[in-house]
Amino acid sequence: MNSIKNNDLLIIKLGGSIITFKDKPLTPNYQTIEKLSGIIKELKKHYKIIIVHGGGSFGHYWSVKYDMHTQPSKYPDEGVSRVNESMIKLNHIIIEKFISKNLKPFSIHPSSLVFNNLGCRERIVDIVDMIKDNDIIPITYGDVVHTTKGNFSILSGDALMNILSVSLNPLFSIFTTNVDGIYDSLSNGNIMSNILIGANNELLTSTDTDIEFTNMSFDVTGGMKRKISESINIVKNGTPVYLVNGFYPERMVDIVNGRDFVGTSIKLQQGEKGGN
Ligand code: IP8
Repeated sequence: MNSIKNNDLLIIKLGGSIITFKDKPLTPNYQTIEKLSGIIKELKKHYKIIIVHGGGSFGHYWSVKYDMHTQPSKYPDEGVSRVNESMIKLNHIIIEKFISKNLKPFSIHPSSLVFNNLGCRERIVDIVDMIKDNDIIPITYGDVVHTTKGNFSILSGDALMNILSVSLNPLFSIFTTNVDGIYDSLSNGNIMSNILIGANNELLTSTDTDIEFTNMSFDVTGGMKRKISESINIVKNGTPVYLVNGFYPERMVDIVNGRDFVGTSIKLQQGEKGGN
């Protein structure tokens, strides 16, 4: 959609597992939100920033209760309202914190950016116009969205990361989660610091071990597995992806400064489109 690299743009996902306590329904993690906003203020001195946040123990709590998924379907009206209201509440908490830090947030509901899992071109490109000459930080989030004919689905913040990153070509897309990165195996637990993607979407990793996925039952949108598949598509379209522990958001500063960092980078093998 947009082949120009936006070298001064970062798209950052605030994972639901760090901005809320995932095992405590409807409970925000104010301490982490505070810490994250401090680091985002640092990054904002040098970059334009777009934020996407997840649902954590807000949206996922109600989605599980009403058995709602990413598959479009007729879900209970009450479930649609509950998920929607809880995400507005969580978004409001983030917006308030950002305002208190003078980060000038601007909340964008995901259904104005995505329809039927496809990005709305004009609305997405408009974000660039919105931030070009001012200081605003657009913030969107995973939510329940209407698809067609009375059907709704849960739209993951990870899918939004993919749609926005492919369209807007930021310098980096960064996913913050509650773990240090992608582990090569659950048993010995080594972080894979660099994952390379080959021409045929194959993972050319630095170890022989298969990547193991953790699937949390609380996560209706697919947990780490989904993050990796959305990341691979972002990387194939030219944007390097980083996965870092959001409880240590200063690691994002290491990344943009090209320093050694704790986390996982996913990049194209040199020579492929968008390799970096
Ligand atoms: O936490 C899903 O967003 P995610 C949000 O990014 C809801 O997967 C409403 C469950």
